[in-house]
Amino acid sequence: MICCYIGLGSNLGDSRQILTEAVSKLATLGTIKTSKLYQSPPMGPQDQPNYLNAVVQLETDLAALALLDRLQGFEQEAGRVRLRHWGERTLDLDLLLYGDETIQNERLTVPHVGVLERDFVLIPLLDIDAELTLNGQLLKDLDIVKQSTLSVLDGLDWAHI
Ligand code: A4P
Ligand code: MG
Repeated sequence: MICCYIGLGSNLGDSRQILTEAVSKLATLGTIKTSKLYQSPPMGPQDQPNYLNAVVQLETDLAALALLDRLQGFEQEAGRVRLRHWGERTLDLDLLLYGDETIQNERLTVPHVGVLERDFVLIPLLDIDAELTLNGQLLKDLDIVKQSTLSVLDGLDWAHI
């Protein structure tokens, strides 16, 4: 079993419902734990709605690329269309961490490039494991975590899993 973390984001459609369904689908791939549910201002183009964000921890036997295939399938099922880079989307599923592996190929970069710079990723990761480290760095000690103003929308059981 590998312990992975998946970032969930949505800012189009009924985002709360879309993320709840995504959590149910992720639960078919292994054992999961969910973070709290957050609202965050858009990173990137500012003329788009706020995002709902969360993180799911998944313990799975799937290989990394097989997992990416499943995540992209779930994005498609949520009606994902590619509009613009960092633009609005019904569902974005990013593979943030895959155990402690480093993966670099044409389809997959793990750890995900944005992990250390995004409070809407770091804060929910820490909900699930407050002692999580990346490259030897305790995430809870990062300045961006200490200074975050991310708004909590709902507690750990928002997806009712
Ligand atoms: N890819 C490579 N590595 C990974 C990985 N670790 N996980 C490739 C998932 N995919 C990975 O992704 C483009 C390609 O990245 C995929 O085909 C896959 O093979 P995409 O999701 O289609 O493109 P994108 O999302 O437009 O680009 P990118 O760079 O993935 O954007 P991000 O980083 O996902 O950011 N603001 C707030 N507040 N909250 C958000 O969640 N999200 C974004 C998107 C922008 N602003 C946001 C948020
Ligand atoms: Mg993405």
